[in-house]
Amino acid sequence: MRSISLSRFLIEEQRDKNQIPADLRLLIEVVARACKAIAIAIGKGGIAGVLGSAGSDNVQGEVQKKLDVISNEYLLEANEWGGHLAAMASEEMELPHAIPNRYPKGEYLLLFDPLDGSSNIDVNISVGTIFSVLRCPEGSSGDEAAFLQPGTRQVCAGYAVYGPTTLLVLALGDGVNVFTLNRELGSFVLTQENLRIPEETREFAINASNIRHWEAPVRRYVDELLAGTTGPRGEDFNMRWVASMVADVHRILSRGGIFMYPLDAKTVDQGGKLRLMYEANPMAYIVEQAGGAATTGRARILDIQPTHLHQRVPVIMGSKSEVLRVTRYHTESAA
Ligand code: AHM
Ligand code: MG
Repeated sequence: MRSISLSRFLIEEQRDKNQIPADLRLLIEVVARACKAIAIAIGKGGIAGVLGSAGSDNVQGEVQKKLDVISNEYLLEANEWGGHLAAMASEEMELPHAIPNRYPKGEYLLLFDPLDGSSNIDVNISVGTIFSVLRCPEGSSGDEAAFLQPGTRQVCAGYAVYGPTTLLVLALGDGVNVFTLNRELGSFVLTQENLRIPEETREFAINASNIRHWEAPVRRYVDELLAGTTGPRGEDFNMRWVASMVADVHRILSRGGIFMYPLDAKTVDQGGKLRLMYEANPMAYIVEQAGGAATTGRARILDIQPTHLHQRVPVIMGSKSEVLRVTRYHTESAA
């Protein structure tokens, strides 16, 4: 197979389809570079003293791990000076991060969850970085209001998975492509073109310890899967839960299935568990471009008009027919 680096891929896409302006290419390459630095830090683990708690809480009241803070810093520093951004927002920061005045400003907004699946860091299980790119509205300096755009307006979304290999999965409005980090060369290489989510699936991902908190439609759906060959689905299903959304959704993109962090009695007051702007929206954008679907059970995720930066939403995404089935169960139970 020809070896196509991320840079070459982006340049050739621009040449062929005219959809990746130079500033956006720079942005993606800079994010990819930060992901490489994060991968290296994660790979060193205990040797570099990067495991464990940072001794601080983030805006959501969650204990920050050292690698949450390090990854956030890497992404901020890498993206400040290039002139491609108007502002950045992160799971780890209450307010948007303005580009310092000493640097030129650009037309894009970057949002990220610097280290998704933080609870897995210290136990050597896959974690990731999720990012989303929006255009900064004209005349805006990149304050919180500038970021509050529905997911349909994303110009690009991606995630890195730091697993046995480091992958970068990218959606630019026209399908999904997967790049693998060549550690010797230090560059991402295209390893899967136009990823399509398999429609036939017998796998689901949900944190079953929340079963007593679930709403009726989710309970109905999962009960039917668990009934296996003796139930209405007439076949056995398998369950997996890594507890890193990137790893769970990547598996589902690769071999089909459904990922759910639905609304439940535990999270209803805050609207759900996962964050709309830098978790649900970018992952929904990628899943849809791979031919899947993503809803809250009640509405398409990408259509939600955000009301605040750290807004949480229920998430149901994966193979289209399964997502539509759970969504239908929600409609039927509301009727
Ligand atoms: P994080 O961004 O703070 O790591 O939290 C998000 C993670 C998701 O990656 C994952 O799907 C979910 O939280 C796991 O939650 P739980 O521990 O309740 O199963
Ligand atoms: Mg996260």
